[in-house]
Amino acid sequence: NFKAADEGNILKKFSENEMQCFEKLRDDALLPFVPGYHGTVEKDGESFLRMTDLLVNFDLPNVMDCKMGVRTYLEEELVRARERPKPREDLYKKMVEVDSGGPTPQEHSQQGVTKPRYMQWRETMSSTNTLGFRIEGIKKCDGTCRTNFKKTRSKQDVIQVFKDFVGGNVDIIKSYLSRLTEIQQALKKSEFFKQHEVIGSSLLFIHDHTRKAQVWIIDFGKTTALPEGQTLNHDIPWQEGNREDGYLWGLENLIHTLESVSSE
Ligand code: 4IP
Ligand code: ADP
Ligand code: MN
Repeated sequence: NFKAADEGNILKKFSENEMQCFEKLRDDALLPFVPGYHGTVEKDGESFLRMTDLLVNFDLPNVMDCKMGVRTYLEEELVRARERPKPREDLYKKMVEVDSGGPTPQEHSQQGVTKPRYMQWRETMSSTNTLGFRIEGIKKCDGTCRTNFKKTRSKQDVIQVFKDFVGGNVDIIKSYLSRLTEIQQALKKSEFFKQHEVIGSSLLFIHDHTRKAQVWIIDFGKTTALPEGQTLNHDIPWQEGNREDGYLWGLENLIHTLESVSSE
């Protein structure tokens, strides 16, 4: 999905939707917290979005991707699956790998699950539904990579993962917390945020041994504009049709979780 670009930039596979988000973010309160966007690029017959590589100013960075919100799929995917269910074998296999008792008897016999069914299952196995965010993956400075967080659900589990991630360094947690508070303030001011359903977006945590620590808002691939005049709260429960994403509720829980790490 990504390609190296010129010095300090990376290329992400083009999506019309994500491009539109970056263009609307140009004059928004969230601009200081999203990667710099530098237009589109053609390479080997493919289109890409060119953006600032957030890792460039770090020395051997540690990186964590936290997916925000109580819902990770679009309402339209739910409607489509209801009208024309398309069981997928790849998603069935991913489900069985984590929990062989996950699929229903019918899903077992058809060796397939629909996309929203898979996504909802992922949400209940992880902390998405209960905390409004989940840990997706961690890359450590030694090159190791972990993505086996599908069953990391309780607040205690999440606390433990963060502790390992920062190597017990509470100063880094404190830097992360102050950045998260800035992001929370910016979100509350942002016109873009009011007018968009933010699905599948992540907060990217980055720190290194110099104790430099930053958090960035990334991935607008499934962030969708609401009809003109409509806005979201981002902190009330989702019910089909209200398009709420639980982003602010999740951020609040994430902040409280990190506060527990720093006080333990
Ligand atoms: C993946 O599940 C992620 O949810 C992807 O989201 C999603 O892509 C995939 O859907 C789904 O299979 P796992 O993380 O459990 O592997 P993201 O890209 O944000 O990580 P979408 O297209 O929904 O963003 P499919 O349909 O690509 O398989
Ligand atoms: P996808 O749509 O494939 O989920 P993301 O935008 O979420 O793509 O990016 C996937 C991963 O790539 C992130 O978890 C992060 O590690 C890395 N990444 C994304 N954007 C940047 C960036 N601007 N600079 C550095 N790394 C990035
Ligand atoms: Mn992503």
